[in-house]
Amino acid sequence: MNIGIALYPTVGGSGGVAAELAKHLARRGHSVHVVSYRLPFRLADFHENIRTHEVDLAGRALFEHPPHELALAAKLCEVAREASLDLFHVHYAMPHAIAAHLAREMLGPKAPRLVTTLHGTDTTLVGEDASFAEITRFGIERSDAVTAVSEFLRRETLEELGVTRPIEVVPNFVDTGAYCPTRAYKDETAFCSPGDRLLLHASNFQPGKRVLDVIRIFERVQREVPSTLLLVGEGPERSAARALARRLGVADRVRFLGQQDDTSEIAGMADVFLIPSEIESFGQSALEAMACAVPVVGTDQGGLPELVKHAETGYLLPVGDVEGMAARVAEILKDDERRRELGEAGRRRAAALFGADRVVSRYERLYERVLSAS
Ligand code: GMT
Repeated sequence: MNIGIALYPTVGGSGGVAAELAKHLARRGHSVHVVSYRLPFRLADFHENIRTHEVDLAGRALFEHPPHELALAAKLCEVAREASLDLFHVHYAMPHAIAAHLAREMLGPKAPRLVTTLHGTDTTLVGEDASFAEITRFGIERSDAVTAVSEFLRRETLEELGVTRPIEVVPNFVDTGAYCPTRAYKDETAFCSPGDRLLLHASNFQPGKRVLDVIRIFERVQREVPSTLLLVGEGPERSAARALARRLGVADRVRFLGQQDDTSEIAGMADVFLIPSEIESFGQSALEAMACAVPVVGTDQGGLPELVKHAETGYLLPVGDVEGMAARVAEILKDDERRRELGEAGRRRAAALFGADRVVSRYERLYERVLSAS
């Protein structure tokens, strides 16, 4: 098939998932064209069967705000014609589904079919703003097929946005060959004193990720178990997290590793992964930790309970329950056997339900269905 994928190039869940999907589809022999306003992370190297196309943000001299969505629609249109695309698979309803819809109108009857995948921030956050809700709903309704990365997000989209068309749940996936315990970075002493336990958090440091809770949890844990906290990512709460670590006297045990494209080696080293988010429609970083046999401690909100099984692959507690999460982390770190048990159960679950082969095949079948319905 000739598939056009539109994604957000920034480091983060949906961009990473869409880039990995592009690679897996290309390995299966599909011709994949990735359209984005910048070369996406995780696609910087050469990949056979993948071509990247940058949206031309022309008109800078003319407009105060160059119209990205129109430029995206124009690029999708151009790529669809040149590459004879069979379908667009866009990640995010806003603005990708709307731009793809416009491109299809421009292309006429031979236009590619449209599959839209919802990742969460597009409907849960964007949809909260009433002025965006209608146009988001429009993008969803005009797609030939719509998927959501969790049952939580599917329900939320139907209820909050008043969408009436069916939405299929296709969860995110992980490459369990790349994310696996044996690929862990070998020299832990590069990060911590010998014998320390390693706690890991990776996110975009948006307020909803509650990075300050991560610091507070760690401060309590390290009183009981010698440990180091690794923080991967960049974002608005980074300085506040640094300041809090200093105030709580744990700054020398907190390592800010900055943005990392590939977290597989770091995830493999961790003893516990922390995800105390307000809400996650899925929680891709938790899945990657599970694939590395790392127990996850997080919140019982959004899509996380569909991923992390409480008391089987980690622990889920109410948002803001710093004491509770710290107690669970300390418990795991003090009991090697329990830590291994939770970690191995997590890896088994990741491989059984969220393995790349299984999920990519589901997308392929969905594409075939959509194309055969034309
Ligand atoms: O919140 C983030 O980490 C970024 C955001 C995005 O738009 O990329 O992530 C969303 O999509 C990811 C991939 O499907 C999910 O794993 C995240 O849970 C989701 N974020 C939220 O729902 C807040």
